[in-house]
Amino acid sequence: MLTVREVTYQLLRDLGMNLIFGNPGSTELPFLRDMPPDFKYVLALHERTAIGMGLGYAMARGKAAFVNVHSVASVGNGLSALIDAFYCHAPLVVTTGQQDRRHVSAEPFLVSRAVEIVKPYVKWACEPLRAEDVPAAIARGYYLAVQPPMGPVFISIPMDDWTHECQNMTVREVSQIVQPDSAALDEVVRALDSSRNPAIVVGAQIEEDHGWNEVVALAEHLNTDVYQQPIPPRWTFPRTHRLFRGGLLPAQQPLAEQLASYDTVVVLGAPVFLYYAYVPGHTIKPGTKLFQLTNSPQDAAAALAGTSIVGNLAAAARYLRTHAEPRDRKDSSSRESPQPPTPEYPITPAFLFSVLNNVMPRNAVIAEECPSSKGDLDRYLMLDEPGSFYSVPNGILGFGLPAAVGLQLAHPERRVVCPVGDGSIQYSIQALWNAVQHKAPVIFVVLRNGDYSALKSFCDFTQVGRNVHGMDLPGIDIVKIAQGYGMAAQEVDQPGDLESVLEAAFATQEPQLISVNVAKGGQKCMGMDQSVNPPKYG
Ligand SMILES: Cc1ncc(C[n+]2csc(CCOP(=O)(O)OP(=O)(O)O)c2C)c(N)n1
Repeated sequence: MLTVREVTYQLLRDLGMNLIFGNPGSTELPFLRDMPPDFKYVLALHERTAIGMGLGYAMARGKAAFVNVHSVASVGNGLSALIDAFYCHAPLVVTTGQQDRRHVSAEPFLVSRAVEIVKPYVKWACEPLRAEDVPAAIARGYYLAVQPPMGPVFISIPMDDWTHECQNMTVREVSQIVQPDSAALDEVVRALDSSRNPAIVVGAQIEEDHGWNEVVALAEHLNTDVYQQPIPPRWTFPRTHRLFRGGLLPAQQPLAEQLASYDTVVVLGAPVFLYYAYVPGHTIKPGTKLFQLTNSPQDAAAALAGTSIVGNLAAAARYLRTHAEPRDRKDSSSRESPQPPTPEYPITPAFLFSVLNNVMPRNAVIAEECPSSKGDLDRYLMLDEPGSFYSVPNGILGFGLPAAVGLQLAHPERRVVCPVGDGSIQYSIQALWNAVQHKAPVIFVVLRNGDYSALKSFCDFTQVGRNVHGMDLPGIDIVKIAQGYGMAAQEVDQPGDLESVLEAAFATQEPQLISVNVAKGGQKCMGMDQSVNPPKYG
C-alpha cells in the first residue's frame, strides 16, 4: 500500500506541477521531507512572494502552479497574492499545513482556520475529511483551477495525513474550452454587419484563452479601431498595430465619451468596465450597441450594460471573423507616436520609458508596478508580442516583484523588466533574493521619486488637498537593500547616463536593480485630469 505522501507526489508529477513555490513551517515538514529528485523547491522568504512567484509562473505558462505555504500564516501574509491570482485568473493550487488531526479541536499552537478566511478569493477551499482524501482533493482543486475563468484553489492538509495508507490514483482528462453560444454570437454578427462604425475593446482574458492571433485577425477583418481595457492587467493587442487606439479611461463618463463615436462596441475578455474614480455617467452612449464576450460568468453577471456572452475568447473571435462581413477602411493610419521626451533633470518617467523602449529587446516582458507613471509607461513602451505585459489586477501593491521572478523562471528565453515605484517595491522586497538565488535575470527599474506620488495625484484630482500625513518616503537606500540580497545594483541620477546603464544591464545575464531618481508625479490620476469632472472629497 502507498502513503498519502507518495500518491500526492506521483499526482503532482502527472499533473506537471514539479516546481513547488513555498515557505515551510513545522506543519508542512512531513510533506516536504525526502522530496523526490525530479521536483524543485523554490524557497520564498515570505508567503506573499511564494504565492506571487507562483502567480507569475502560472500566468506565463497558462498552466497551474503548485504552492505550499505555512498554516494560517500563509493567508495572513499571502492573502494579497491569492487575491491577485483570483483577479488575474491565474491557476494556482495552494496547499498549507494544518495541525495534527488528533488534537486539532483543542486549538493547539498553529491551528489554522485558513479555509474560512480565503473563501471569497479562491474558486474552492477545503480541508479533506479523511487523510486518504488528500490526493483526490488536490486533483479536484487542480481541475477546477484550470477551468475558465482560471483561478486559485486552496487545500489545508493536517500534518499527520501524509503517512496514512492511500489508494493510487490516475489523472483524468477534463476539457477546458467552453464554446460560446453561436445563436448569441449571430446577434453580434448582425450588429457588426449593420454597423457604420464599430470598435473592439480588448481585455486580459484574450491571453488566458490563447486568443491573441484570432483577435488580431478579427480586428483586421473588420478594420475596426481597437482599445485596451481600462487599467489593463495584460496588454492583448500589438501596441504598434495600425488599428490600435490606446487604452480606455477608468471612469464612467470619460470612458463613455471615448467610445461615443462608435455605434457598436464589442468587448472581448474584460469586465464592462473596470472603473477607479467615481465619475457618474452612462456605461456606454445611449443607442450604441454593447456586447461583452467573456470567459467569466462573474463578469457577465456584473456588467452594467449590454449583452453578455460567456465562452472561450479565441473561439468567439474566430466565429465572428468567419461569419461577419469584412469591412474596408480608408483612414487606416496608425495612431501618432508620442513626441520623444527631452532629457530633463530630474529624469522624467516619460524619458525613462522612451529610453527603455529603445534599449530593450522586442520580446521583453514587462511586470509593471509604478502607480503614478503608468500613463507614461503605456505611451512609450511599444511591445507587439503576446505575453509582454503584466500588471496589478486589483490595486494591491506587492504584485510586481514576485510576478517578475515567476515570469522570468517560466521564460528563460525572454528578458523580464520590472518597472517599480520606490514605495511599491517595499511590499514584496524579498523577491529580489529569489531573482539572485535562481539566477533569474530580471532588470528591476526603480522609479525613485521619494514619495507616494500616486496618492498625491489622487489628493489633487479629488480636491482632498495635500495636508495628508504619510505621503513621503525619506531615507531608503534601495541600492544597498538590493546589494544586501546579493544583487548588482546602482543608482542613476543624470539623464545622460540612463541609456548606457540600461544597455549594460541587458548585456549581462544577471539580475540587476537600477534605481533611477525621477521627478515626482501629481495632479493627474490614471491619465485623468480635472476635465473629467472627478468626485470632490475636499
Ligand atoms: C498593499 C497596498 N497598500 C497601500 C496601497 C495604497 N497605494 C496606492 S499607490 C501607493 C503609492 C505607491 O508608491 P510608489 O510605488 O512609490 O509609486 P508612486 O505613487 O510614487 O508612483 C500606495 C501607498 C495599495 N494600493 N496597496
